[in-house]
Amino acid sequence: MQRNVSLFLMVAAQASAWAQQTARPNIVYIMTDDHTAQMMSCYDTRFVETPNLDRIARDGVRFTRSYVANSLSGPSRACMLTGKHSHKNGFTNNEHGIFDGSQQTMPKLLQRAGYETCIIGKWHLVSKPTGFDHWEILPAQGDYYNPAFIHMDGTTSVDSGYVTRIVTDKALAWMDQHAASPKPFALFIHHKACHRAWLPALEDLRLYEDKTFPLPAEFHDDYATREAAAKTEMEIGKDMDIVYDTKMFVSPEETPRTRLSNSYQGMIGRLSKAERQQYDDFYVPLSREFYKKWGTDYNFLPKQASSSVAGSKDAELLEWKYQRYMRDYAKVVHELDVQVGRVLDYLRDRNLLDNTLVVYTSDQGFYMGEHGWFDKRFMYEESLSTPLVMRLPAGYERRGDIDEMVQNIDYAPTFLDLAGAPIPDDIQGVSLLPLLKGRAATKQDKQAISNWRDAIYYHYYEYPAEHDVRRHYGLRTDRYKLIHFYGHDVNSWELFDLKNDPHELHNLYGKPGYEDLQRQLHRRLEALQIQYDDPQR
Ligand code: SGN
Ligand code: CA
Repeated sequence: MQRNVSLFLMVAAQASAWAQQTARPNIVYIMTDDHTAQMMSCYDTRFVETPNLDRIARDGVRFTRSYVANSLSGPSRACMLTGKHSHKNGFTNNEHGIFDGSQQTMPKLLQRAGYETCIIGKWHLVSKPTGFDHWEILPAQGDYYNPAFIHMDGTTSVDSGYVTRIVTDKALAWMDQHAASPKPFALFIHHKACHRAWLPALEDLRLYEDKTFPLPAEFHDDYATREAAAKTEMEIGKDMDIVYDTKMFVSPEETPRTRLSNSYQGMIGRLSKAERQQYDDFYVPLSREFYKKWGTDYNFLPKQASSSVAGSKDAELLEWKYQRYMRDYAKVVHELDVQVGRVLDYLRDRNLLDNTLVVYTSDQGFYMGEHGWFDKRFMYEESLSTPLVMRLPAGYERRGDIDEMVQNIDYAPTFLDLAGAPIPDDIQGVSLLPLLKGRAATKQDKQAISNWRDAIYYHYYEYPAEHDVRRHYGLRTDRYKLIHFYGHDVNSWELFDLKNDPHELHNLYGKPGYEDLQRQLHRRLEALQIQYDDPQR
């Protein structure tokens, strides 16, 4: 008995020492726009090198099954801020949403727990940010070159330079100002990069130009058995704009007008004369060469799926577009990597790393030619997934890969848990801290890990809209995925076995031999919809 008591006291003392040591770390949350795991070398070595992002994973943890709840900017941000699925936080789509900033959010709860909070960069929720002691946001999608920022007093100003660097400068400046405060801080660095139209920093224009990117395995997908996939408008071949997306532009007079050339001119129209010269020095020769080869009245590939052009002249053009897309995107990622490196160095040089949780993630994944696509929205793997790496504060000893399924609704409860703040019952995500503690994991943490969720729930709403992705909801388990596309002109189910069909090309729904599995997945999906209280069933 005596021995049990002293053992108990010893364990309790250790636990409280741990609690003190790990009390209220800072949070630096870096979220990019549309940065997909394929384009991060700690996830995928085929395409680019991202040494600074890899540093976070190498020194900390890498989540291998990290997903969003709704693969679109505003909705994803709202899920992150509230810890709730879209139907609960009310921001279901970019087109008609205005985020209700009066609702409970994680930054507000962090403030209440004694944190100072700040957000810099893309916001995209239409209403003004609430729950932040300081904010400077980009209007709507923001601009890459010489971007405007909206300030807390409602004024707007324009900063000179490239957006990824400026957002970082502002974030570092805020940390400098905060240094005098005794409070812990939560800093949200929300990059515009690497959103369409993937405009590189001028000094990065010539990077990756000698690289030929390998085509992804299912580049020439014919969308057989997947009705909604066949109906979308996000193919590199037929939907990627020659002027706007691949930047084949000489001058307004010399370049054929396309659907999006006006927006493109608006973007590069922000460059100063000298900057524009630098930009044109790179793109104009490429554009002239392009139009010489393909003709000046050529705007788009014919309206046909990329699978049907294999071996033809159209296939050559399709692959050329893919290379341009990959190169520009890779350049934009390069600058992100450099700027994240600056944040890490800043924290290291001020001895803040040990007392800070650094998170790097994106608002969703993206297609880099998989299924012949760019963009996101679908519940298929590339855009359902989002990169997630973390550098952990002292006391959190977990390292390497974490394979449990996590979702962006988990960030809010994780940060609250880290801050020692209570997690309100209506938050739908779960704290990831049990996964991060390593040796310090308690019995309760171990129990949480062994009872970890066996499925995640997803719901996408933005249709009719750009890219024509139909509304859908579904679940993903460790091995299977069940999706229901609904409304307007579709009502179709898809079932994939991710183990045997990782590229999701073979819809097994309704196929003989899968009846039991289908029934089970339907039951599980319905249970999730009840658990999360989604009225759309
Ligand atoms: C813009 C883009 C789309 C993109 C959406 C949503 N078109 O509308 O390609 O899907 O943003 O992206 S563009 O012509 O304006 O570039 S999100 O990440 O903000 O949700
Ligand atoms: Ca996005």
